[in-house]
Amino acid sequence: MTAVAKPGSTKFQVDLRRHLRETEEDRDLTRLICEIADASKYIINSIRTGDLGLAGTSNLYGEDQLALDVLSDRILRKRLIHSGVVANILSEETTEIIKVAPDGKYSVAYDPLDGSSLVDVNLAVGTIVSIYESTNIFQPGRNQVAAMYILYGPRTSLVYSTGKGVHEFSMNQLMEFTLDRENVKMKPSGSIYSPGGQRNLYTEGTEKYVRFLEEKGCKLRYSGGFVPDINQVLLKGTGIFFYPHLRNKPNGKLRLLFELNPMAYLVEQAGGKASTGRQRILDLQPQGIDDCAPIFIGCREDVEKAEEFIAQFG
Ligand code: AFP
Repeated sequence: MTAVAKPGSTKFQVDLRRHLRETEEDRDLTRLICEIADASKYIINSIRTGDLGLAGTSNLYGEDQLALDVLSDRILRKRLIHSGVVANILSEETTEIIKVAPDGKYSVAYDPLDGSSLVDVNLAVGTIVSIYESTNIFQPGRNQVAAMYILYGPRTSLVYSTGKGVHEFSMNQLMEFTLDRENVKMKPSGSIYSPGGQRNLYTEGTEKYVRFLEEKGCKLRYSGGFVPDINQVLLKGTGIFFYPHLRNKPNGKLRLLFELNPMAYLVEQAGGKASTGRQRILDLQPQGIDDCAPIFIGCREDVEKAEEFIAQFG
């Protein structure tokens, strides 16, 4: 059962650093997660006051980079290097692994500002981070030691797990993250669905699955931002997000290392499930930086139903 903050209750005046110390024995991991949390203060400022235009460069996927993408990437990278515990860094905004220190303890893959193209219409965006205790970042997502995201919405919230449950924090007026929800748990089945990609490019299996959800009375909730869309499914504990295999894109659009692995880790920690439609996301062996995969992620029974339709109809 998700424990929710009660206003004024002392238990929930717990800030991120204290929560980590009380639940996470590894001081280096606590330090790394707090550095990432600190970076968000500067990213928030760049979102609110920064240049919304193009940076004049493009990323590994050939997509135009926004000035905000480049600035957020620089902010986060600087804090990771400053943490003193990082070996390698991989950012969705750069084309190769950044080697920080050969004896560094952790390797970090991140999307510094996912959904950045939504900032100019004032929709919520987020930072997504995946952490391995290794110099090798090309491991299946099941080997992550932590994952987290920061959501820049009406509230700035932070969700993390180090393998001992999923916990949500909100940034207060002092820009500290204080505990809101501890041990977030998802229901077995939900009532919302968040369908990515062009519907006319859905395969028969996905199309039939959507019709099944609609007949079940599920409501469509989709913002186009991966972080807020996942956050809604995860924290309401109900429903499914999917960006499926499309007829012209068999591997879908979303990136395995920067988007799918960290979110799959968090959702599984909350009792949910994350699949390509055919296999567990966290079991995928990354082949390259730009790996993409289809994803069905959310309530366990909803994901299993999607897998049934994909198995039967493709
Ligand atoms: P950007 O980071 O380029 O804005 O893309 C956002 C995103 O990768 C992810 O946040 C969304 O879930 C997905 O794209 C939305 O894709 P569609 O616009 O094709 O639905």
